[in-house]
Order: sequence, then C-alpha cells, then structure tokens
Amino acid sequence: MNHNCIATYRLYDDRADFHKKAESIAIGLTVGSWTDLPELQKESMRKHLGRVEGVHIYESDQPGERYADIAIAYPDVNFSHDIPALLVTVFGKLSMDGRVKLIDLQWSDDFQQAFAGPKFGVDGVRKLLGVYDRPLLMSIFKSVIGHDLPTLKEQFYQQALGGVDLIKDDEILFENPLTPIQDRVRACMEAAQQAEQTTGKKLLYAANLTGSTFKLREQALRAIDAGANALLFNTLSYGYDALHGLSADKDINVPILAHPAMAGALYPSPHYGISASLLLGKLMRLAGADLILFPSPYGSVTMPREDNQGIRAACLDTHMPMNRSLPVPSAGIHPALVPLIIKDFGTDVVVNAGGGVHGHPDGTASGGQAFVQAIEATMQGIQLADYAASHAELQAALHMWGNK
Ligand code: 1AE
Repeated sequence: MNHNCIATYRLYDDRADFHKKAESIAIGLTVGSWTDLPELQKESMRKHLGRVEGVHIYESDQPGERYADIAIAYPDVNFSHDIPALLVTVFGKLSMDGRVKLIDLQWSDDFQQAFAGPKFGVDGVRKLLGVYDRPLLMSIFKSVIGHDLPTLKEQFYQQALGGVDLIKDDEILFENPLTPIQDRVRACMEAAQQAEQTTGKKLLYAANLTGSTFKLREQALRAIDAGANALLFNTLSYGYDALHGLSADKDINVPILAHPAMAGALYPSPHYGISASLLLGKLMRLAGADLILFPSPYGSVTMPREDNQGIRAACLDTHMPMNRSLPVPSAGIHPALVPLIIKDFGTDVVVNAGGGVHGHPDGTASGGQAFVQAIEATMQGIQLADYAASHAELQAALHMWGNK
C-alpha cells in the first residue's frame, strides 16, 4: 500500500541541474537537510524523508523554454489528512521559489479516506431533477446588486419560465439588507413553484453562501431552512477546507456548486501556480463540490481546451472512489455553442449562461427556451438552423449570436 502523496511539478530553467533541484526539493520540503545529519538521526528521520520519483527533462535551445517535470513522493506521516496541510507540504514555500508550477497530485488511499467527496455528484443531482438523458441547463442571475426582493423574484420567475434545470445567484451577490439570503430563498422558491405550474419542471436554486468563514455553517442552515435546495460557494477565496467542512456536514444536505472566482490568479501561467485540472478539477471534487464551474474555451472569459478537458477528466474519473462532479463550462455561453459543448463534454455537463439567457431579443424566458431547444436539437442530431425553422426562440438566438 502506498503511503505517500506524489506531487508533479514543471520547472523552467535554462541551466539548472534538474536532478539536483529535485533532490533539494525532496529533502528541503521534508526533513530539511540530510547529508549533514548524524547517522543515528538519519535512522529516525528516514520515514519522513521525501523521495525523487522521476525527472523528465525537455531540452530546448530557445531561451526560457528548457523545462523538466519532476515527481516527488511525500510521506503521509508528514502531514495531517486535510487539504491545507497537503498543499502547504507540497507547494507551500516552493510556490515562491522561481519558475515552478504544481501540475498534479496523487494522494494515498489513506489520505483519500478522510474525504467522502460530493454528497450528490452527477447521479444525485440528476436524481433530484429527474433528468437522466441530456445535459442539464443552468441560468445565472444578472444584475443583482441594488435590487430589491420583488425585482429579484421576477428575474428568477422569468428564468424559471425558460425551462432551465438550475438557477444560480451571481457570485458577487453577498449578504445585504435588500435581499438577505433567507428572504431571497423564500421568494425565489415561491417563484419556482409558480413557474413549475407552467413548465412542469423542477429546478434547483443555488443561493450564494457568503460572509465570514466562521459563520458559513449557520448561514447555510438558515438558507436551507428557508427552502434552499442548492448552494453556490466561492471556494478559492475561502479555501478548500471550508468547502470540505460544508460538504461533509450531514445537515447541509443540498448540492454545492463551486464557483472559480480567483482561479485566474493561480492557473493560467505556464511557469507559476497550479494546473487548472488540479485546482478546479481534482481538488474541488475531493473537497466535495457537486458541480464545478470554470471558463470554457468558447466564450468571453476563456480557458484552453486541454485545460477544460483536464478538468472534465478529473470531475468524471471513475478511479476516484467518490461521486463524480458535474463539469460546468461557463462564461459567454449562448445557444449556438450548445453542439460544441456536447461534442467536447458529452451529456454529463451543465450548459450554463447568464448574458446568453437574459440577452435574448425577446427576453429572459425566451432565452432559456432557446437553450432548451438547442439541447433538444443536438440530442436528436438535428442542425440548430434546421430545428430553428420551427422554433422561434432558437431562431432569434441564432440570429443574435450566429449559428456556429
Ligand atoms: C466562469 C464563471 C462564469 C460566471 O460565473 C458567469 O457569471 C458567467 O456569466 P455569463 O454567462 O458570461 O453572462
């Protein structure tokens, strides 16, 4: 049985001896020094010593392009079974030591056992909605700050009338006197019931869980008490451990959507930070995110396609012994992009849009309907333009955003 966590790094350096560098990381981030230790002390320290697992050097004559992928094994005994301890061990001080990016982590079964993962995951969310055979559709509140409850309730109602499966708060809607979370949830769940009489569809409303870290549980329970059936959480600003605490709490029995706010400070550089697949895929799932949002390669805020596929793989990897997370490629999504999303992600995906719903020329409800129609068409193998001939909402959307 493996009792180590293996961290893989990419280091850029035109001249470095990467083997020496790997040794210095393995020793420096574990026992501190080795050759200078007396023999007796070496014996007692051996179980804490990091080990170089591999060094693959990619030579290049181009300045700034020589790099190596280095894998180091860190003994489990060195850190407690929580994500903060893991991250500080493998990338605490090292993250500030030159051009080095953390690419991947493989933790041991022992470490893994401290995490139950997403409470609902792909299958649980589908079961709550009664939707099994197509991508899910989510709409995002837009223009939330400074509005009162009746205004937000109406915006929610229009989104729900569009036939979406989920509606999420905008991540910038914090606790405020006009729309406190419990009142907002009550008003929106009322609107959901009203819309259900027309659409016949159940939906999940992910209310943004905000405020001091130490009051998050209280706030989540307040929202759930008021009828919240999902929560949105800005995970990276609070830390993975806060998400883990919420997802592992037996009283917080609703799906959690992890928002990627702040992620751009960490993944885009080839030289620094943490890879997108680890940051927004593996670690989010480990911490218990049922749905994970991230920028798609197609829209307004973009992420490279290979990073998206890395996140998707981490969300859905069946080797990870926990529920799978639903990938939610987002930002600048409009109905014409639906075939591309399904081609790249398959059907276990959430099509998610804010501007692409509310910006529809005939209004928010028509915006949702255009997405529903785009999903129907794609699932039936019909070109959007052909389907649009008999579906006015899709027709108007394609006219607005183009038929890609
Ligand atoms: C990557 C996060 C996207 C997000 O949270 C958001 O609000 C997107 O809005 P639209 O669809 O770009 O309007």
